[in-house]
Amino acid sequence: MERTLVLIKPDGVARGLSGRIIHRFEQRGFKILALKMIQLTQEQAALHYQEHKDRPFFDRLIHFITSGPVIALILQGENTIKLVRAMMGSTNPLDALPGTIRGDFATEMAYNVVHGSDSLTSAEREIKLFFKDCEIVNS
Ligand code: IDP
Ligand code: MG
Repeated sequence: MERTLVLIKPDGVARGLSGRIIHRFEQRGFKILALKMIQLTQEQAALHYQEHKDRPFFDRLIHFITSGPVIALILQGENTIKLVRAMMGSTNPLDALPGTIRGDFATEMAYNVVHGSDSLTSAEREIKLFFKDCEIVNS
């Protein structure tokens, strides 16, 4: 079993898409181990996106991800990391297929509605950043 961190980004929350997005993950069969709404600080956001710190879009990304509340979830299941990424669709909504979250709900790279961890290592790192052990139900 794998665990992954999903964020419904500020655009997804503000547009009222949270329920529909969570519904898709439940429907697929993942178990929700933790869930909360939070507004990230600049520091938390910079840690979360540390791999992108030298990229030209970094400042705008941090500004956006801290601009309103996000919903953070830990999902667990078989091959969860890959399956969640597939359900999210490509990073650039122009390439995201219809039927994926980004393909159905997004048009711009900077406002692409969801985040999902991209590897086991990032999943464990990101889960620690967002949740204390006591906030995660026993799997
Ligand atoms: P991912 O969210 O699909 O894992 P990453 O490459 O990790 O994509 O990038 C993190 C986030 O940064 C993306 O979801 C997107 O919102 C934003 N981003 C990535 N590349 C660009 C870009 O070239 N321009 C603007 N925003 C970008
Ligand atoms: Mg990423």
